[in-house]
Amino acid sequence: MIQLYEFPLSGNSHKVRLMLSLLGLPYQSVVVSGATREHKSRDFIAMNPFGQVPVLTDGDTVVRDSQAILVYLASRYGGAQWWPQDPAALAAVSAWLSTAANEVARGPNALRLHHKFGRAGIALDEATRITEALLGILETRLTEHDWVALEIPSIADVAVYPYIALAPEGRVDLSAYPAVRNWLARMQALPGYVGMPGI
Ligand SMILES: N[C@@H](CCC(=O)N[C@@H](CS)C(=O)NCC(=O)O)C(=O)O
Repeated sequence: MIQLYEFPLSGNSHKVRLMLSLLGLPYQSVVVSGATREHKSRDFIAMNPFGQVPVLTDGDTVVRDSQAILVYLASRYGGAQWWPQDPAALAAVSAWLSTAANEVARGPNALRLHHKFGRAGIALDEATRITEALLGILETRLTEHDWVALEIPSIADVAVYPYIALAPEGRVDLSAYPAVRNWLARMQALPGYVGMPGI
């Protein structure tokens, strides 16, 4: 059975929970203890040398990193909708996976880490600047299209969704971004959608 090693309040973990649910895949949740730093234990480091959740196991296959896990699940179980084979579509989806790992992580995710969890060392000016630029780009895209990468929902939407939906926990006001808020509602209406605390 698929196992997901996760933190309950992790948006990166939630990308995977959401994808598993959208695909209707049963799985076993393995909650990793942040308090005891279980993610830095020898056993966990053997699965992910970066010592981070999420990690997914599927039989003998071990996949670390939320974007990589989405690619694995979509290509193994999801079919062409979630992970297209057309080169231009694949490139468009991949571009947004990169955005999820870069601007989304350094923008709204960083602001949430600071304001919700008290994480030290976050450069608030930079995280705010990245967040505003990202939301502006998303607002333009979603004014003209229903989904972030393609004309149908894809793993690009799943990768970007959690930290945008959780952005108010980082004191980001989404009221100036109506197209983004409409897209959040479209995501929440997908069959199999699941939320998490804070959304
Ligand atoms: N690029 C990774 C980032 C994963 C990540 O930052 N995970 C956080 C939780 S959301 C974590 O495990 N933090 C603990 C640590 O870095 O020590 C992904 O997308 O999965």
